[in-house]
Amino acid sequence: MREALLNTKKLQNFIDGEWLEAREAAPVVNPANGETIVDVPLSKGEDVNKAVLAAKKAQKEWALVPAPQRAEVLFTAGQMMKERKEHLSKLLTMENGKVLEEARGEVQEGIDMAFYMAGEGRRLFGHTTPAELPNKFSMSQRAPVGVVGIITPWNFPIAIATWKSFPAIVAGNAVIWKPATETPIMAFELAKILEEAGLPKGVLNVVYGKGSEVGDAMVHHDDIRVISFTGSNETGRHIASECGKQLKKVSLEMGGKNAITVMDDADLDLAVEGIIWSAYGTSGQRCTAASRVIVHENVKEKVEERLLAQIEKLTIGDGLDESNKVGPIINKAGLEKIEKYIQIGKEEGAKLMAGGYVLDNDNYAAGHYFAPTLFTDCTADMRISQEEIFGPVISLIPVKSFEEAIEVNNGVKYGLSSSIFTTDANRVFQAQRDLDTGIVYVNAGTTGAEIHLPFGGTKGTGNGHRDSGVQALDVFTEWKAVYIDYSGKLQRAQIDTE
Ligand code: UN1
Repeated sequence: MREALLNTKKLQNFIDGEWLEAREAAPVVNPANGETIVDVPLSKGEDVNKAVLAAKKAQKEWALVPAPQRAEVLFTAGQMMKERKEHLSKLLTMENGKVLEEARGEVQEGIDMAFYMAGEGRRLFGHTTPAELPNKFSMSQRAPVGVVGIITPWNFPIAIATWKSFPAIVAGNAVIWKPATETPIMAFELAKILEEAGLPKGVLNVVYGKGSEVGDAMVHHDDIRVISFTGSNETGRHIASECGKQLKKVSLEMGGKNAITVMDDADLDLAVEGIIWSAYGTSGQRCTAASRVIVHENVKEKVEERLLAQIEKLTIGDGLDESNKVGPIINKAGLEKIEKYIQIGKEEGAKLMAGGYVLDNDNYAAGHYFAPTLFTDCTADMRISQEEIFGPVISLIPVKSFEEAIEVNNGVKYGLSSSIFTTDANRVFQAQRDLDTGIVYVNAGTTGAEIHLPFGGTKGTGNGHRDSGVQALDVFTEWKAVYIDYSGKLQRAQIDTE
């Protein structure tokens, strides 16, 4: 299988249009079965320097290519991704573990982003504005920033990369990309596609390696003008403070503690379906995953019963086997973190109704699998209701009213996604106004953001910027105000010349 999908045993950096080996490498392990798929380069700061040098040169020319032509490269890349969708999806399942159905969904997000940003190449709108003085023309326009750095996570190795790199490329920037070392294959495949689609050398550079080496070198490089990061809170805060010291623009997306609220007037079967999908899909390893269920006490028992019945039916295993609905956890460290929170939940007095253990019998021994877990009778202030676990674990919190539900939803340090199931139209409008998250769903789970809408959150989720959507262009462009005076005399704004 591996050989049929990937005809190399060693990935290479992609710098200035060349495929280059680094001195050190590490194995990339399939989380479903522990097998080594390929080796990933562990680069050094000097590799970053080399990439930046190439990017700087390439960017100057790329910025002069008319935006609709830049867009055409993305359009071609989108077509190629579409042709290779099945191939990419299988490789994605192998490196990340998510079940094939979800891998296809993720690759589709990348394809959609290619076509969407290809369209934006003809819509990099600014404004023309009236001037204060006669015979003077003024406008605002987007200008590329220059060389930009993107640092992407293992949980959505292709989708998130396209949310960041495609807007950057169409806007006329050159990109230095550090993909997660756990999931480097999507970066390798995407770089190949962009190369074949005609992207000039040096416009996209992939440098694999550790955050402490490659990431830090990127953050500290004077010629990298923007860092766009998705990943852990700890790393994000480190990047933010380092960028802050240098006044470097930084865009951060650092997770969530997303809740689904189920009101007593909700369609309960629909709500339970939404909870199962958003909490256990991708084994809970999404920033948008639902890890809290806030349920009105009148329907608490019914919701619990129905959840338990659905959890029973979940099939767990290697995502390449399409009968499985829940795949593995990315690695041992991920598994241990989940186990630690199970212990915390028990000590805090939450009631463990389902799961709570590592699956380690013969069927699972070589991979990292965790049983879908349901804690009930949780309170809003428990650590399992407050901290991001990044696994298939639900904390169910009963509430007495709509107002209390909103308060509990908002009572965490994150603000990425939230959802409410209700049939009351007034509550729908009130909830979309009052839920303090960047993404709000009504009568749907917390996952499934579409690429043409802004992706990001409030509070500890980030720093106010957004991935994807037209808003992503704000991260990778500077606004330039342009004044053209055609009066033939020196007109001085704000000064009375009479
Ligand atoms: C993430 O987990 O960081 O909305 C991305 C969703 C997906 C993307 C998740 N479209 O669940």
